[in-house]
Amino acid sequence: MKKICVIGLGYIGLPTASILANNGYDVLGIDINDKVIEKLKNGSPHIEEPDLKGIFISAIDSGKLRVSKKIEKSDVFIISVSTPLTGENEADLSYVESASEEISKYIEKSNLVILESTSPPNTTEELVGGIILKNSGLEPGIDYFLSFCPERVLPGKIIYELINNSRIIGGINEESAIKAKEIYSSFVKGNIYLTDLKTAEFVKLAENTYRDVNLAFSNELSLICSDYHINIWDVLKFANMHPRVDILNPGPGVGGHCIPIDPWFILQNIKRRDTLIERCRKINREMPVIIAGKIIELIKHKPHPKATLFGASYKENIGDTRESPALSIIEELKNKKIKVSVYDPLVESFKYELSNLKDSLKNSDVLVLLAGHNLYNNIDLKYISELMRTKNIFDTRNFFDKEKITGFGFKYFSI
Ligand code: SAJ
Repeated sequence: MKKICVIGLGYIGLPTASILANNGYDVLGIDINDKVIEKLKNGSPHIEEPDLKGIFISAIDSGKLRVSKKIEKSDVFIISVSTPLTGENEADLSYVESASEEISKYIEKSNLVILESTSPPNTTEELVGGIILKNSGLEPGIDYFLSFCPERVLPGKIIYELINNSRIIGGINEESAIKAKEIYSSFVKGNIYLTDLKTAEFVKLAENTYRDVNLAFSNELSLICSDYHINIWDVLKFANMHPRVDILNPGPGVGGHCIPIDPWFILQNIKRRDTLIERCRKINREMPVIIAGKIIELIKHKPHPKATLFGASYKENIGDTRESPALSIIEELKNKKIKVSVYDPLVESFKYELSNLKDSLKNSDVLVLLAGHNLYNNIDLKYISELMRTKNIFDTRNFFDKEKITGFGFKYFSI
């Protein structure tokens, strides 16, 4: 197993292809997007992620990594395409489907096919295996090896976690799981656990759903605390001192490409109704609307009210805006005719206009902290206070030091 084709050069595929190439495999990275291929051929990754550029360039320079739009015959095919959500809250598996169609044209006996994309249970066997069987006549587990090996890495720490996290691999049979383990063992320092396909698919979904449920609990607690006029951050500080309590932090909503999506994949093919999972998803989805409502209440009486948002990305210290709570908050504020300025130096492109620090704050009536980027710590609070019309700070992440903030004449509002 010397040659590996990685299909989909996104947040997972590009780092994985680069690491495999740096570990001696001949890797062909495939993407259907012309712009992505062009950028990569010019030597620059289209994704911002610590350490990615270095490992990508060394992979290209070694000649072990090539990028292309077209699949070739390979020993191993890794599918790492995105699996977005449809309007009906179901998995859009069209990219997995088209990758499987393409693989069917090149696959040969004894090859290994690995699905990495997060997918509903049964996708690897029924969809990937089914398409390859229909087109090539090759039976998974008999003529070729078929596995599912989900990524579990945290955006912002992708390279570190790709190497150091443990992994779970599901195989259509034991040999398939063992073959996939051989590939990942070349760079994974954590443990690698083997199981069947469906269990591995479900484990990935269970992990992200666990986090979504914990976040919904925390967000709901924050709303209840607000009714009681209790500080949620004090509650969490003390509750989390208990050795068996680990409540996450509330926030303006749950974003990213994984946690707001994966719980729906769990629910996709089941008859059970009114699930805890679905209720939690709804609580988290409502958070940005609730936060927007609080901003509106705070400044609606001002003539031509203006809000400044710090953080367009879905969480701290990254430039990824997928499913960011900022999106719904901006929409809600604009609907109420509130002028919105967004300042986020980590974000390169965004649905709405981004401003520089000065313009974003000039004549503003509230600074809303949505993503706690470290760089916001370096901003001169005196300078901010001079630019703003009304000195309100609404901190949705417990980011600022309340005493310091109020010392500069700001009114401080917490989630
Ligand atoms: N968030 C909070 N409060 C917290 C923690 C997170 O409001 O205490 C919010 C974040 O601001 C963000 C959202 O939740 O909007 C999700 O952020 P995250 O850091 O919890 O997770 P992701 O989406 O960046 O990455 C998750 C990780 N899954 C788990 O930790 C179980 C990662 O390991 C997965 O690989 C990734 O999803 C994925 O690709 O599935």
